[in-house]
Amino acid sequence: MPGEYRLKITMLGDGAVGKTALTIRFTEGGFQADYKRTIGTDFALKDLQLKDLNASVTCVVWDLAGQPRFETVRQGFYRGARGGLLVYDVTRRRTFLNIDNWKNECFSNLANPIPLIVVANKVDLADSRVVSREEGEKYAKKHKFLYVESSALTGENVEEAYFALCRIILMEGKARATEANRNS
Ligand code: G3D
Ligand code: MG
Repeated sequence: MPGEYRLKITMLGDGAVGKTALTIRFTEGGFQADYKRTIGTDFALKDLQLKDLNASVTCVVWDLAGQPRFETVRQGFYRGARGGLLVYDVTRRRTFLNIDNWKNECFSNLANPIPLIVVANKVDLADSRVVSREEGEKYAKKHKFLYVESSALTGENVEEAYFALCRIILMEGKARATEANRNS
């Protein structure tokens, strides 16, 4: 596992749940955006160190701008993705109900499932919260995804979400490599 990695991470979720705000929050300081308005996707880069794994990771975070209608855009968005954040807005139940559709769309565009992390965003809006921690955790547990409560506004748990996902991606990669060795 020690080494250098470049991991494509996709931001999944309905409009206005905070995908772009999370991406900017995570990558700020080293923000490099490449706006590809014509195909409807943006990506941002962020280098991070997972010291315990002795790994340097460049996260390539892909964010869909709006809801592109073209299937080819979707395919390009998912192609090569190693993990994703399934984001919803805790103040809007519909966005929570929809993360299952995002998970399905993601998996249907890939040959193999990838690690996803459920991100309950906007927890700073405690007074207007309608989706409880228990509900989010239950969904995550059912699918064996990690669950994180975040706020792109305060920064709470934003880095943690991406770090946790990268760690899972590298650990699963190791498991797969071990498996392959065993089968060879
Ligand atoms: P999207 O990329 O998923 O479509 P955005 O969502 O990142 O554009 O965010 C949509 C709106 O929600 C933005 O407000 C943004 O500032 C706000 N937002 C994102 N994350 C949080 C959060 O954690 N807490 C709060 N309180 N607001 C958040 P505007 O008003 O700019 O449209
Ligand atoms: Mg956006």
